[in-house]
Amino acid sequence: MNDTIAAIATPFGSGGIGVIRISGPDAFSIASKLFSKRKSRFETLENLESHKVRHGYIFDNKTMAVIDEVLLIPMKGPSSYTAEDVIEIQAHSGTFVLRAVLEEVLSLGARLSEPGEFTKRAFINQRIDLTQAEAVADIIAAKSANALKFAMSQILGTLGEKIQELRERLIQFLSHIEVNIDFPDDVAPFHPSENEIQGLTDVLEKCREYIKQHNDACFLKEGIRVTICGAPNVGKSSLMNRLLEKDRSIITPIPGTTRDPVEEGLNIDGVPFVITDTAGIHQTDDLVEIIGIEKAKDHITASDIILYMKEPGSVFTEREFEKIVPLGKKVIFVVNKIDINEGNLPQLSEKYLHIPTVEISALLNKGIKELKQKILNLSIAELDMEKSPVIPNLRHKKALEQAAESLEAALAGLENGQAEELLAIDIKHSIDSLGTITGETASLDILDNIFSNFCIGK
Ligand SMILES: Nc1nc2c(ncn2[C@@H]2O[C@H](COP(=O)(O)OP(=O)(O)OP(=O)(O)O)[C@@H](O)[C@H]2O)c(=O)[nH]1
Ligand SMILES: [Mg+2]
Repeated sequence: MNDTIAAIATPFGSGGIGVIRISGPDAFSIASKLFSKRKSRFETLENLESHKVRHGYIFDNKTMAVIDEVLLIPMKGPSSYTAEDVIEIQAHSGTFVLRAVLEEVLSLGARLSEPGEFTKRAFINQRIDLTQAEAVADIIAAKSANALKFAMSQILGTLGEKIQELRERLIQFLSHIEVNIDFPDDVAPFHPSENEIQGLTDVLEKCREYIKQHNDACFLKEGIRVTICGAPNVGKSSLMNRLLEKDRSIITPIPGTTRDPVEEGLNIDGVPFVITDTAGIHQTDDLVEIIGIEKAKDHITASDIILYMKEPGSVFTEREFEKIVPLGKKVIFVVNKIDINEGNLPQLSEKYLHIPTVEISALLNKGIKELKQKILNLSIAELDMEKSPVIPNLRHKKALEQAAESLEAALAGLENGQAEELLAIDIKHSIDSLGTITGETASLDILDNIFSNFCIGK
C-alpha cells in the first residue's frame, strides 16, 4: 500500500484513446519526470495542479525522444479514485504506444498493479465499502439494462447502507447485553424490552427479504436459461433463429438435423436470456442422435423455462410430456406451423390448461413477438424491479444466511432463557457476518478472491 502502482486501464487493441493510470505517493513525481508541455524540449513541471487537464508530451527518459502526445490529469488524494495521488495519462490507443508509456512509468519506480488493485486501494482507504467495490465489477460485466441499473444502485452505496443499518441495530442490542455481562452487580438482570426483541425479529425479516431478492433476481446477471425442445422436425431450429433474428441453427426438412445443443444469448426488454436449441427427442438407434438427445435432456433439466414445441395435427400425450418436462418447471406450449393446418391443434388435458400456449409460424415469422412477451412475463412475474433496488450477490447471500441463522439461534435462546454470554456470542456472529458484506470484518481471503476477479487497471 505504500508503493506506487501503474497499469494500462483500457482494453488492448486499437482505439481512440488509451488510459494509463498511476496511483500512490510517487505518482506526481513520476509524471513530472516524463511529461512536458513542449515537444521540442523537456521541461519539468514544478507544480501539477490537481484536477486540471494538461496537454503535452511523454518523453523517453533516456533518449529524450517524444513517445506520444497526451492529455494528463493529476488528481491529488483523497479526491481521486483510490483516495491516493493519481495520475491518468490519456494517450493514443495502440498496444505499442501504451506499453511504451507504461514501461517509462515503471522505469521511474512504479510497480505494475495487480488485478483490481486500484479498486482495492479505494476500499482499503475507506473511500468505498466492499459492496461498492464489487459493483464496479458488476457494471463492467453488466449484460442488460436492468443488470446495469442494479449495479449502479449498489455503487451508490444503497446495499452497503441497508446492511450497515441492520448491523447498527444489532450492535445496540449487543452493548445492552454486554453491560450486564461486564457489570452484573451494578445493573438489573438482563431483560430485553419488547421493542428490543421486535428489533431482532425485524433484522431477521430483512435478512430473509434480501436473500429472497437474491434468489428472484440472480438471473439478471447470468441470464435466464430457455430450452427449446420437442420432436424432430417440429421447427425448433427455425424458432431459435427467429428469436435471435439471425441464422444460428441449421434448418433442413430432414428430421434429426440438430444434434449438438446450440446456445446463444438474447436480450428481451433489458432482461438477458440464454436460449438453447436441442436435438429432436424420439426413439432412435442412431448413436449420434442418442447422444444429442441425452444432451437435450441435460439442458432441459438445467433450464429455467422450457419451450415445448408441437405441430398442429400431432397428438399431445401426457406420458411423453412428463417424460421430457420435469415436474414444476416453467413451460410454454408452442404450437408451430400454424400456416399449414390452423384448425387441428394438439389438445391439452385439464391438468395442463394453466400452461401458457402460443401459436406461431416460424416460417412466416408469426407469433414470435407474442412468444417473446410470454417468455418475459414468465421470467419476471415475481420480481418488482422498482420496489427492490437492492440485489445481494451470491457472496452477500451466504453472509445473510449466516447472519439469519445466528439471529434465529439468539431469538430461540431468548425464549428459552439462555445465558447472556451465549446470547452475546450469537448476536456477535450475526454482526460479523453482516460485516463481511460491507467489508468491515471481511478476511484477507475474501478480499483477495473478490479483487482477483477484476481486470488489471481497474
Ligand atoms: N410450413 C412451415 N414449415 C416450417 C415452419 N417452421 C419450420 N418449418 C420447416 O420444418 C422443417 C424443419 O425445421 P427445423 O427448424 O429444422 O426443425 P427442427 O425441430 O429443428 O428439426 P430437428 O433439428 O431435425 O429436430 C424445415 O423444412 C422448416 O422449413 C413453419 O412455421 N411452417
Ligand atoms: Mg433443429
